[in-house]
Amino acid sequence: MSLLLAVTGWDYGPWVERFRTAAPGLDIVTADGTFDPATVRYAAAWNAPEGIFANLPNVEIVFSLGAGVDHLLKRGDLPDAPVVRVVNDDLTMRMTEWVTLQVLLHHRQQRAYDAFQRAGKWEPLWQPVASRVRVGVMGLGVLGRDAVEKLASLGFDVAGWSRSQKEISGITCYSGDEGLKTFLARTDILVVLLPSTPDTSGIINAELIRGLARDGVLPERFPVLINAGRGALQVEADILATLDDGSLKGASLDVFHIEPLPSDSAFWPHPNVTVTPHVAAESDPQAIADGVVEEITRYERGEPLRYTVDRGKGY
Ligand code: NDP
Ligand code: OXD
Repeated sequence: MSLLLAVTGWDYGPWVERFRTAAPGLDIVTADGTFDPATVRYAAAWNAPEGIFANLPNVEIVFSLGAGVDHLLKRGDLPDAPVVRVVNDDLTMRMTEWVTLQVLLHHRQQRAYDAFQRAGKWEPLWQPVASRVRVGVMGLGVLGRDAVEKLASLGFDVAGWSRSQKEISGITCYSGDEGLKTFLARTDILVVLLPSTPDTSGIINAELIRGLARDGVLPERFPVLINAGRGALQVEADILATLDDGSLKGASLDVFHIEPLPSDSAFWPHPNVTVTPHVAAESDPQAIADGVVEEITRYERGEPLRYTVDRGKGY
Protein backbone atom coordinates (compact mmCIF):
# COMPACT_ATOMS: atom_id res chain seq x y z
CA MET A 1 0.00 0.00 0.00
CA SER A 2 1.50 3.34 -0.99
CA LEU A 3 1.10 7.09 -0.81
CA LEU A 4 1.88 8.86 -4.06
CA LEU A 5 3.48 12.29 -3.79
CA ALA A 6 2.75 14.28 -6.95
CA VAL A 7 4.06 17.84 -7.11
CA THR A 8 5.56 20.30 -9.56
CA GLY A 9 7.64 23.33 -8.62
CA TRP A 10 8.66 21.84 -5.27
CA ASP A 11 11.63 19.69 -4.35
CA TYR A 12 10.48 16.15 -3.50
CA GLY A 13 13.35 15.58 -1.02
CA PRO A 14 11.97 17.15 2.19
CA TRP A 15 8.47 15.83 1.49
CA VAL A 16 9.59 12.24 0.98
CA GLU A 17 11.76 12.40 4.08
CA ARG A 18 8.98 13.85 6.23
CA PHE A 19 6.29 11.44 4.98
CA ARG A 20 8.61 8.46 5.50
CA THR A 21 9.24 9.57 9.09
CA ALA A 22 5.59 10.32 9.83
CA ALA A 23 4.18 7.17 8.19
CA PRO A 24 6.71 4.32 8.41
CA GLY A 25 3.97 1.81 7.48
CA LEU A 26 3.28 3.45 4.10
CA ASP A 27 5.40 3.06 1.00
CA ILE A 28 6.08 6.65 -0.14
CA VAL A 29 6.40 6.89 -3.94
CA THR A 30 6.76 9.93 -6.17
CA ALA A 31 5.27 10.92 -9.50
CA ASP A 32 8.76 11.38 -10.97
CA GLY A 33 9.77 7.82 -10.06
CA THR A 34 8.52 4.35 -10.88
CA PHE A 35 5.62 2.90 -8.93
CA ASP A 36 2.81 0.41 -9.33
CA PRO A 37 -0.41 2.46 -9.78
CA ALA A 38 -2.50 -0.39 -8.36
CA THR A 39 -0.82 -0.08 -4.96
CA VAL A 40 -1.57 3.65 -4.55
CA ARG A 41 -4.17 4.09 -1.82
CA TYR A 42 -3.52 7.78 -1.08
CA ALA A 43 -2.30 10.64 -3.24
CA ALA A 44 -0.91 13.92 -1.92
CA ALA A 45 -0.53 16.65 -4.50
CA TRP A 46 0.45 20.22 -5.32
CA ASN A 47 0.13 21.13 -9.01
CA ALA A 48 0.58 17.46 -9.84
CA PRO A 49 1.95 16.55 -13.28
CA GLU A 50 -0.72 16.26 -15.98
CA GLY A 51 -2.34 12.85 -16.29
CA ILE A 52 -0.74 11.39 -13.17
CA PHE A 53 -4.13 10.54 -11.62
CA ALA A 54 -5.54 8.97 -14.79
CA ASN A 55 -4.72 5.43 -13.82
CA LEU A 56 -4.96 4.99 -10.04
CA PRO A 57 -7.67 2.34 -9.70
CA ASN A 58 -7.45 1.97 -5.92
CA VAL A 59 -6.91 5.50 -4.67
CA GLU A 60 -9.15 6.26 -1.67
CA ILE A 61 -8.26 9.88 -0.78
CA VAL A 62 -6.60 12.72 -2.66
CA PHE A 63 -4.91 15.21 -0.34
CA SER A 64 -4.06 18.76 -1.35
CA LEU A 65 -0.70 19.77 0.11
CA GLY A 66 -2.05 23.30 0.44
CA ALA A 67 -5.22 24.93 1.73
CA GLY A 68 -6.47 25.66 -1.77
CA VAL A 69 -7.86 22.92 -3.98
CA ASP A 70 -8.36 24.75 -7.27
CA HIS A 71 -5.21 23.02 -8.57
CA LEU A 72 -7.03 19.68 -8.10
CA LEU A 73 -10.63 20.50 -8.94
CA LYS A 74 -9.76 21.97 -12.35
CA ARG A 75 -8.10 18.71 -13.48
CA GLY A 76 -9.64 16.33 -15.94
CA ASP A 77 -8.00 13.27 -14.36
CA LEU A 78 -9.11 13.75 -10.72
CA PRO A 79 -10.28 10.38 -9.33
CA ASP A 80 -13.75 10.02 -7.88
CA ALA A 81 -12.40 10.01 -4.30
CA PRO A 82 -12.72 12.49 -1.43
CA VAL A 83 -10.47 15.52 -1.78
CA VAL A 84 -9.04 16.64 1.55
CA ARG A 85 -7.32 19.99 2.04
CA VAL A 86 -4.86 21.42 4.55
CA VAL A 87 -6.23 22.94 7.73
CA ASN A 88 -3.24 23.45 9.91
CA ASP A 89 -2.15 25.96 12.56
CA ASP A 90 1.31 26.30 11.01
CA LEU A 91 -0.15 27.40 7.67
CA THR A 92 -2.78 29.60 9.30
CA MET A 93 -0.19 31.44 11.39
CA ARG A 94 2.00 32.01 8.33
CA MET A 95 -0.93 33.56 6.48
CA THR A 96 -1.89 35.75 9.42
CA GLU A 97 1.72 36.97 9.65
CA TRP A 98 1.71 37.95 5.97
CA VAL A 99 -1.69 39.64 6.14
CA THR A 100 -0.73 41.55 9.28
CA LEU A 101 2.58 42.58 7.71
CA GLN A 102 0.81 44.00 4.65
CA VAL A 103 -1.95 45.72 6.63
CA LEU A 104 0.66 47.38 8.85
CA LEU A 105 2.79 48.31 5.84
CA HIS A 106 -0.12 50.32 4.42
CA HIS A 107 -1.38 51.59 7.77
CA ARG A 108 2.08 52.81 8.85
CA GLN A 109 2.79 54.28 5.37
CA GLN A 110 5.97 52.23 5.04
CA ARG A 111 6.18 52.53 1.25
CA ALA A 112 6.29 56.33 1.61
CA TYR A 113 9.08 56.07 4.20
CA ASP A 114 10.98 53.68 1.89
CA ALA A 115 10.82 56.35 -0.85
CA PHE A 116 11.85 59.07 1.62
CA GLN A 117 14.83 56.97 2.72
CA ARG A 118 15.97 56.49 -0.87
CA ALA A 119 15.78 60.28 -1.26
CA GLY A 120 17.56 60.94 2.06
CA LYS A 121 14.46 62.79 3.26
CA TRP A 122 13.53 63.04 6.98
CA GLU A 123 9.78 63.62 6.86
CA PRO A 124 7.41 62.42 9.61
CA LEU A 125 3.86 61.82 8.34
CA TRP A 126 0.69 62.19 10.37
CA GLN A 127 -0.27 58.73 11.61
CA PRO A 128 -3.85 57.78 12.55
CA VAL A 129 -4.55 55.27 15.31
CA ALA A 130 -5.53 51.76 14.11
CA SER A 131 -9.08 52.09 15.44
CA ARG A 132 -9.72 54.78 12.80
CA VAL A 133 -8.72 52.42 9.98
CA ARG A 134 -11.34 50.07 8.61
CA VAL A 135 -10.04 46.70 7.44
CA GLY A 136 -12.35 44.40 5.49
CA VAL A 137 -11.56 40.73 4.93
CA MET A 138 -13.23 38.82 2.07
CA GLY A 139 -13.44 35.17 3.09
CA LEU A 140 -14.10 34.18 6.68
CA GLY A 141 -12.94 30.58 6.52
CA VAL A 142 -10.04 29.10 8.42
CA LEU A 143 -7.59 31.79 7.26
CA GLY A 144 -9.93 34.77 7.15
CA ARG A 145 -11.24 34.13 10.61
CA ASP A 146 -7.80 34.00 12.19
CA ALA A 147 -6.80 37.15 10.31
CA VAL A 148 -9.84 39.18 11.43
CA GLU A 149 -9.33 38.17 15.04
CA LYS A 150 -5.62 39.08 15.07
CA LEU A 151 -6.22 42.38 13.21
CA ALA A 152 -8.97 43.29 15.67
CA SER A 153 -6.60 42.55 18.54
CA LEU A 154 -4.24 45.17 17.05
CA GLY A 155 -7.06 47.68 17.33
CA PHE A 156 -8.24 47.93 13.70
CA ASP A 157 -11.93 48.41 12.97
CA VAL A 158 -12.48 45.03 11.29
CA ALA A 159 -15.30 43.59 9.20
CA GLY A 160 -15.57 40.42 7.17
CA TRP A 161 -17.57 39.13 4.23
CA SER A 162 -18.38 35.56 3.30
CA ARG A 163 -20.93 33.49 1.44
CA SER A 164 -22.89 32.46 4.56
CA GLN A 165 -23.52 34.82 7.47
CA LYS A 166 -21.05 34.53 10.37
CA GLU A 167 -21.05 35.72 13.97
CA ILE A 168 -17.59 36.57 15.25
CA SER A 169 -17.21 38.51 18.46
CA GLY A 170 -15.95 42.05 17.82
CA ILE A 171 -16.17 41.73 14.02
CA THR A 172 -18.95 43.16 11.84
CA CYS A 173 -19.90 40.34 9.47
CA TYR A 174 -21.55 40.72 6.08
CA SER A 175 -22.62 38.06 3.61
CA GLY A 176 -23.82 37.47 0.09
CA ASP A 177 -24.34 39.92 -2.76
CA GLU A 178 -26.57 42.12 -0.60
CA GLY A 179 -23.90 42.55 2.09
CA LEU A 180 -21.01 43.17 -0.31
CA LYS A 181 -21.80 46.79 -1.20
CA THR A 182 -22.10 47.88 2.43
CA PHE A 183 -18.97 45.92 3.35
CA LEU A 184 -16.94 47.57 0.57
CA ALA A 185 -18.24 51.06 1.35
CA ARG A 186 -16.81 50.82 4.88
CA THR A 187 -13.44 49.35 3.89
CA ASP A 188 -10.14 51.27 3.70
CA ILE A 189 -7.87 48.22 3.55
CA LEU A 190 -9.35 45.26 1.64
CA VAL A 191 -7.84 41.84 2.37
CA VAL A 192 -8.84 38.97 0.07
CA LEU A 193 -8.68 35.43 1.40
CA LEU A 194 -11.22 33.77 -0.88
CA PRO A 195 -10.76 30.47 -2.72
CA SER A 196 -10.69 30.37 -6.51
CA THR A 197 -14.02 28.98 -7.71
CA PRO A 198 -16.30 29.69 -10.69
CA ASP A 199 -18.22 32.12 -8.42
CA THR A 200 -15.18 34.10 -7.30
CA SER A 201 -13.38 34.29 -10.64
CA GLY A 202 -12.63 37.95 -11.44
CA ILE A 203 -14.45 39.20 -8.35
CA ILE A 204 -11.72 41.81 -7.70
CA ASN A 205 -12.51 44.08 -10.62
CA ALA A 206 -12.85 47.80 -11.26
CA GLU A 207 -16.46 47.92 -10.09
CA LEU A 208 -15.58 46.29 -6.77
CA ILE A 209 -12.54 48.52 -6.28
CA ARG A 210 -14.56 51.64 -7.04
CA GLY A 211 -17.05 50.51 -4.38
CA LEU A 212 -14.42 50.78 -1.64
CA ALA A 213 -14.59 53.60 0.93
CA ARG A 214 -13.70 57.11 -0.23
CA ASP A 215 -14.02 58.72 3.20
CA GLY A 216 -11.06 57.06 4.93
CA VAL A 217 -8.96 58.76 7.56
CA LEU A 218 -6.03 58.90 5.10
CA PRO A 219 -7.72 59.68 1.77
CA GLU A 220 -4.37 60.08 -0.01
CA ARG A 221 -3.35 56.51 0.98
CA PHE A 222 -6.63 54.52 1.08
CA PRO A 223 -8.28 52.39 -0.20
CA VAL A 224 -5.74 49.64 -0.75
CA LEU A 225 -6.02 46.02 -1.85
CA ILE A 226 -4.23 43.02 -0.33
CA ASN A 227 -4.74 39.69 -2.13
CA ALA A 228 -3.36 36.36 -0.97
CA GLY A 229 -6.32 34.27 -2.19
CA ARG A 230 -5.62 33.41 -5.82
CA GLY A 231 -4.66 35.26 -8.96
CA ALA A 232 -7.85 34.11 -10.69
CA LEU A 233 -9.84 36.31 -8.31
CA GLN A 234 -8.34 39.49 -9.69
CA VAL A 235 -8.77 41.30 -13.00
CA GLU A 236 -5.19 42.49 -13.24
CA ALA A 237 -5.82 45.15 -15.90
CA ASP A 238 -8.50 46.65 -13.62
CA ILE A 239 -6.11 46.76 -10.65
CA LEU A 240 -3.54 48.61 -12.75
CA ALA A 241 -6.16 50.96 -14.23
CA THR A 242 -7.61 51.87 -10.83
CA LEU A 243 -4.13 52.39 -9.39
CA ASP A 244 -3.36 54.70 -12.26
CA ASP A 245 -6.60 56.70 -12.03
CA GLY A 246 -6.28 56.99 -8.24
CA SER A 247 -9.37 54.89 -7.33
CA LEU A 248 -6.94 52.47 -5.68
CA LYS A 249 -3.98 53.89 -3.76
CA GLY A 250 -1.89 50.77 -3.31
CA ALA A 251 -1.83 46.99 -3.54
CA SER A 252 -0.02 44.04 -1.97
CA LEU A 253 -0.27 40.99 -4.19
CA ASP A 254 1.01 37.50 -3.43
CA VAL A 255 -0.89 35.69 -6.19
CA PHE A 256 -1.22 36.25 -9.93
CA HIS A 257 -2.89 34.86 -13.03
CA ILE A 258 0.47 33.69 -14.31
CA GLU A 259 3.01 32.47 -11.77
CA PRO A 260 5.90 33.15 -11.75
CA LEU A 261 4.83 36.71 -12.53
CA PRO A 262 6.23 37.47 -16.04
CA SER A 263 9.23 39.79 -16.05
CA ASP A 264 7.36 42.33 -18.19
CA SER A 265 4.40 42.61 -15.79
CA ALA A 266 3.53 46.22 -14.96
CA PHE A 267 3.17 45.16 -11.31
CA TRP A 268 6.95 44.77 -10.87
CA PRO A 269 8.00 48.40 -11.29
CA HIS A 270 4.77 49.96 -9.98
CA PRO A 271 5.62 52.35 -7.13
CA ASN A 272 2.40 51.55 -5.25
CA VAL A 273 2.46 47.78 -5.57
CA THR A 274 4.14 45.27 -3.28
CA VAL A 275 4.75 41.90 -4.95
CA THR A 276 5.56 38.67 -3.10
CA PRO A 277 6.04 35.36 -4.99
CA HIS A 278 3.12 33.27 -3.67
CA VAL A 279 4.74 32.84 -0.27
CA ALA A 280 2.07 34.27 2.04
CA ALA A 281 1.60 30.86 3.67
CA GLU A 282 4.00 28.26 2.39
CA SER A 283 3.30 24.59 3.03
CA ASP A 284 5.89 23.36 5.51
CA PRO A 285 6.70 19.67 4.80
CA GLN A 286 6.84 18.73 8.47
CA ALA A 287 3.59 20.40 9.51
CA ILE A 288 1.66 19.36 6.41
CA ALA A 289 2.91 15.75 6.23
CA ASP A 290 2.12 15.28 9.91
CA GLY A 291 -1.40 16.62 9.29
CA VAL A 292 -1.98 14.34 6.30
CA VAL A 293 -0.75 11.28 8.20
CA GLU A 294 -2.99 12.18 11.14
CA GLU A 295 -5.98 12.22 8.77
CA ILE A 296 -4.96 8.85 7.30
CA THR A 297 -4.63 7.38 10.79
CA ARG A 298 -8.08 8.62 11.74
CA TYR A 299 -9.53 7.33 8.45
CA GLU A 300 -8.02 3.89 8.95
CA ARG A 301 -9.56 3.81 12.44
CA GLY A 302 -12.94 4.36 10.78
CA GLU A 303 -13.31 8.00 11.83
CA PRO A 304 -14.74 10.59 9.42
CA LEU A 305 -12.42 12.80 7.36
CA ARG A 306 -12.43 16.33 8.77
CA TYR A 307 -11.37 18.57 5.91
CA THR A 308 -13.10 17.13 2.87
CA VAL A 309 -13.80 19.65 0.15
CA ASP A 310 -17.29 20.21 -1.23
CA ARG A 311 -16.68 19.66 -4.95
CA GLY A 312 -19.94 21.39 -5.83
CA LYS A 313 -18.91 24.61 -4.05
CA GLY A 314 -15.29 24.30 -5.18
CA TYR A 315 -13.71 24.75 -1.74
P1 NDP B 1 -11.93 28.16 3.62
O1 NDP B 1 -12.57 27.19 2.70
O2 NDP B 1 -11.79 27.81 5.05
O3 NDP B 1 -12.72 29.55 3.56
C1 NDP B 1 -13.17 30.11 2.38
C2 NDP B 1 -14.02 31.34 2.72
O4 NDP B 1 -14.39 31.99 1.50
C3 NDP B 1 -15.31 30.99 3.45
O5 NDP B 1 -15.60 31.96 4.42
C4 NDP B 1 -16.35 31.05 2.33
O6 NDP B 1 -17.65 31.40 2.76
C5 NDP B 1 -15.79 32.17 1.50
N1 NDP B 1 -16.32 32.09 0.13
C6 NDP B 1 -16.13 31.12 -0.78
N2 NDP B 1 -16.81 31.41 -1.91
C7 NDP B 1 -17.45 32.57 -1.68
C8 NDP B 1 -18.31 33.40 -2.45
N3 NDP B 1 -18.68 33.06 -3.70
N4 NDP B 1 -18.78 34.52 -1.89
C9 NDP B 1 -18.44 34.87 -0.64
N5 NDP B 1 -17.63 34.14 0.16
C10 NDP B 1 -17.14 33.01 -0.37
O7 NDP B 1 -10.52 28.52 2.99
P2 NDP B 1 -9.19 29.01 3.73
O8 NDP B 1 -9.54 30.17 4.58
O9 NDP B 1 -8.48 27.87 4.34
O10 NDP B 1 -8.31 29.48 2.47
C11 NDP B 1 -8.78 30.46 1.57
C12 NDP B 1 -7.91 30.50 0.33
O11 NDP B 1 -6.64 31.08 0.62
C13 NDP B 1 -7.51 29.16 -0.28
O12 NDP B 1 -8.57 28.59 -1.02
C14 NDP B 1 -6.35 29.53 -1.16
O13 NDP B 1 -6.79 29.92 -2.45
C15 NDP B 1 -5.75 30.74 -0.43
N6 NDP B 1 -4.44 30.44 0.13
C16 NDP B 1 -3.36 31.14 -0.33
C17 NDP B 1 -2.10 30.91 0.19
C18 NDP B 1 -0.94 31.72 -0.24
O14 NDP B 1 0.20 31.40 0.14
N7 NDP B 1 -1.13 32.77 -1.01
C19 NDP B 1 -1.89 29.89 1.22
C20 NDP B 1 -3.08 29.23 1.64
C21 NDP B 1 -4.31 29.49 1.10
P3 NDP B 1 -18.51 30.42 3.72
O15 NDP B 1 -17.79 30.48 5.05
O16 NDP B 1 -19.83 31.02 3.77
O17 NDP B 1 -18.45 29.05 3.09
C1 OXD C 1 -2.26 27.08 -0.54
C2 OXD C 1 -1.23 27.94 -1.14
O1 OXD C 1 -3.36 26.95 -1.09
O2 OXD C 1 -0.08 27.92 -0.66
O3 OXD C 1 -1.98 26.49 0.53
O4 OXD C 1 -1.54 28.69 -2.08
